[in-house]
Amino acid sequence: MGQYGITQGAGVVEHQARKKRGLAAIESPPEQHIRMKGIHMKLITALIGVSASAAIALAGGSTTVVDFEDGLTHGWEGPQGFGGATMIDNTYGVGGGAGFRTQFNDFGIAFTNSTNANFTGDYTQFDEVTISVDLRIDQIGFEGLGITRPFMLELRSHDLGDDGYPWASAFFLFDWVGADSFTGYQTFSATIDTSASDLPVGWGGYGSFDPNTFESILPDGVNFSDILANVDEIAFSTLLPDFFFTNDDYDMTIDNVTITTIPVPGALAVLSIGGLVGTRRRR
Ligand SMILES: [Ca+2]
Repeated sequence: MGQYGITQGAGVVEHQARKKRGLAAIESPPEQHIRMKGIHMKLITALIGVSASAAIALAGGSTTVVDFEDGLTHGWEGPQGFGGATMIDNTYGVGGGAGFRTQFNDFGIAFTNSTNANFTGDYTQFDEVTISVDLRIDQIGFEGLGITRPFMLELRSHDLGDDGYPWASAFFLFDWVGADSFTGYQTFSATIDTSASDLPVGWGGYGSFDPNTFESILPDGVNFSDILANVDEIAFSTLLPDFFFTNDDYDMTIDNVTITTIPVPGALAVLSIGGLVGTRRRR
């Protein structure tokens, strides 16, 4: 129940989302990214005690943060066109810094990234992947009317969807946001155990439909692991599959988009040996 008495999900009709989402089809070739060398270097750096980053040293992993303070989007895109625009706002980010802000009228909005290899590629090369984002909402719906919309993380693979689908994806609903979110930034985070072959609790699949219930599901023969191995686009989106939303004004800003990857245990062990050798050589 929102502060204006609007119930969660007002204006929502099921099973029409695919039509809308179909319009948003973006052709983008999948890319495989080999990042082990970079991780190797960072890990060894951490093990020999040179690293200044506590996060890297503790986790043995790699962290990428896009905070927009350099005026660059680092591959992040938002809605552009007739309904409005998305741009870096130099004072709307966390702490009055820069943030990536969209002001747009549509059935929903999505921030996407298909070109930054730190966010896309083969997630299964890691043991664990954590993705987080700070979100500020200034408006959803008419001014002053606090309606809620879903805010989800979506991992897309454009080659794996059935015919008629722009992509196959695994999506995680962070929360329904909007009704009482006008007080500043909230942080949303999801940690992915990349050893899971089936969709974990809290995750949904998209790219085909159940012939009985017509609900979105992963395509036949595609499991969670297949999506993780072929992430060619990552999105933070309000367009939750199987829901239809009214056309509304959105004013949303994201900041501190972060991905942390933890190497698989085997790789960690091997790299640890490398790190120890490196330590001896330094003495
Ligand atoms: Ca920032």
